[in-house]
Amino acid sequence: MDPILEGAVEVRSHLGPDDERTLADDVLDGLTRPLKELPPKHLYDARGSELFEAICELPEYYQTRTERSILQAHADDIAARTGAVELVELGSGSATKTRVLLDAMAAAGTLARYVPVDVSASTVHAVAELFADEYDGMSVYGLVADFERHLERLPEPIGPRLVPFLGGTIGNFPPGSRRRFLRSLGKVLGPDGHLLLGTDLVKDPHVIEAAYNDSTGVTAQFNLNVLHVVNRELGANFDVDAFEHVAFFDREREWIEMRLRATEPQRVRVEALDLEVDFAAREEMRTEISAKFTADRLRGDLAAAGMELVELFTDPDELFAVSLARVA
Ligand code: AVJ
Repeated sequence: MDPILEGAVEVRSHLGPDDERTLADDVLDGLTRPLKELPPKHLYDARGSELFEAICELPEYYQTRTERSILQAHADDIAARTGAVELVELGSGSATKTRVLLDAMAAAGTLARYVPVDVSASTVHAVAELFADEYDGMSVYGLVADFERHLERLPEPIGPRLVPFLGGTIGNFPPGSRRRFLRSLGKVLGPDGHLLLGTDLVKDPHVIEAAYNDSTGVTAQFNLNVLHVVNRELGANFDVDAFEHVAFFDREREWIEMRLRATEPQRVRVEALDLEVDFAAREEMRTEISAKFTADRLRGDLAAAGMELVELFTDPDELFAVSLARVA
């Protein structure tokens, strides 16, 4: 728990032994429901993160490159309008996107501190070192913590704060907890801080569905990988070959649903939970929702969280949005 001091770099850890229970809890909870479910956060072990990186490069997955181009086009404007002196990064963001924002703040002459937050200590140390070296005079306060639960452990702002939450990850939250999470983000912004929220936009369902059913099957591997995670971490015996990837756009709720479908009846034992679970033939288990947004939905969610939309940046084809918001 001791802070590690390396010049201007300081890293604090807030994770304890209890935090390892989340997978076990989620699996027990999710597999004993009538509609089985595993939360998407467990898709990202080392292999899952690699597969996700590969997804970001897929021709069908327009989100990553579109968001990057929006950020590149508007980063200077964002830095000027927010006057941000510090950047709080929730979850291991991509170094490219972080750099676009840090560069703009450095060019504006305001950049003073970078605050990376991640559950992985090695990730926090790596990005802390990387960016401390690259940006002269910038201090780093790294936090090893789960940003869904430990936001109150962030340091006090040292001035106007910019909090990017990019990639469309907010879409993984079901509507109620999405608004709750946004409200907790509002609390860390402070009176003069800004949230920079990346969201995928509602569009032709075929374009959206193609992004989650790529022709090379990388997304299918990414989805199926969660079964390997549960097998390895909890001593389960999922027959991964007896499940198939399903992803469809729910046109009413306007979200993507990713599921795993059992191709044959199967009984799965989860050793660590002393649990046995039956899957019927063709039974589906939900592994992710990924909500798509309209400007109205964004305004509504932000308002429900006590925030207001300052500016919505989008691309010429209106595929993706990066929104600047502040506490109302
Ligand atoms: C990282 C949550 C934004 O929902 O598009 C990609 C994850 N899932 N392909 C998304 C994902 C399937 C991604 N997010």
